[in-house]
Amino acid sequence: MIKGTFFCIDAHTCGNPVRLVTSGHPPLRGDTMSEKRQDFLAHHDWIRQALMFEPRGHDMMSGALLYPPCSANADAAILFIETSGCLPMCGHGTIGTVTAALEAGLLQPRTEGQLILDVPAGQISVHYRRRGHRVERVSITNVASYLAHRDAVLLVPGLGQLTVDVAYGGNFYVIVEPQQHYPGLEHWDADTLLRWSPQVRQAARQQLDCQHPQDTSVRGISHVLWTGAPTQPDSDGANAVFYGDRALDRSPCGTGTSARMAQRHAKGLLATGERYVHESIIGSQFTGTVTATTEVGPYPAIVPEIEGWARVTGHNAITVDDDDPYAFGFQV
Ligand code: PYC
Repeated sequence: MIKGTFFCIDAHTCGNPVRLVTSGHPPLRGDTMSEKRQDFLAHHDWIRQALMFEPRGHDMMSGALLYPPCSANADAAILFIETSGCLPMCGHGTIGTVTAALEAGLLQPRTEGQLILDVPAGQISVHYRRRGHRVERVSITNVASYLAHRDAVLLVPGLGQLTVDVAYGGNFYVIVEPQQHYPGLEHWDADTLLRWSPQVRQAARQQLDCQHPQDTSVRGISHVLWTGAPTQPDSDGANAVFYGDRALDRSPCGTGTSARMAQRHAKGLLATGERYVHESIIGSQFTGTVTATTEVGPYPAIVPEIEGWARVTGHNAITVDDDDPYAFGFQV
C-alpha cells in the first residue's frame, strides 16, 4: 500500500544536496519549531528515513520541510531532515530551501529581498538577491554562535591525542586544526577523514558535555570540522565537515562556518565586522561575517552571517510503498 507520496524540489547548495519536500508532509504539534522537531522525530520519522536513506537518498542526502511560521514576525518555518536525524539548524539547507521555494513561488516574502524564518534552533533572518526568476545569492543571519570548550584534549584510540575546540553554530562541532596526529585537510583523503571522524566524535561525546543553555533539546556533538589550507587565493580557510554516519559536506557548511567564526572570534583571530571566506572539500565557498557580539547564557557569542548560492536540479515525486522491503531505506 502507498504510505505516502512526496513532491520534492531537488537542489544543491555549493555542491551539497537539499531535497525540499513541498507536499505530503504532516502538520506537526507544538508551538515552536523546537517542539515540532520533537513531534516529527517521535511520530513521523519514517518520512525522513524514506526520503534520506538509500535507495531514495544517499549518505550525504539532506532536506527540508516548509511549514507556516510559528512566530508573528516570521514568514515561514523550516524543519531540517538528514540521514542522522533532524538538525536544529542547517545553513546549506536554508540556502537551498530559500532558493528553491522562492523560484517555485512557495514563499511570499512580506518585504522583497528578505525573510524571517523560524527554525528549531531559534529564529534566523535571510536576505536574497534575484535576477529574473533566479535567486542568485542568499545570506543568513544565523543563531548566536559560541565557543563551548577551548583546547580540550581528546584521546582517540588508534590515532592518539588531539587538542580540539568545540563550538556551537546551530549544531555542536568538534573543530580539529593541524597538529601532531592530524597533518591538515590537504594531507588526508576523504576515506581517511571518514575513517577517523566517527572515532573523534565518539571520543568528544564521551569527554565533553554540550547542551544549549536556552534549549535543552539541543545537545551533544553531532559534527566534526577538520580544518586545513585553502586551495583558492581568496579563501581564508578550508574545512571538511563530517555528519551522519558517512557524510562529508560538499558545501562549506553554514553552521560549521558559524561555529568556526565563533571559535576564531573567541580566540582573538577574527574581529567583529571581519569576513571569513570558507572553502569546502570541493572548493566551493561561503562568505562568513561576524556581524555583532552577544551572549548565550554564560558564553560570549557572535551573530554570524553566511552567504552562498544554490541551484535547483530537478523535481521529484517520491512514493513510499510499504510493500517495498526498502520503503524506509537502509544504510550499508
Ligand atoms: O550547512 O549547516 C550546514 C550543514 C550541516 C550539515 C550539513 N550542512
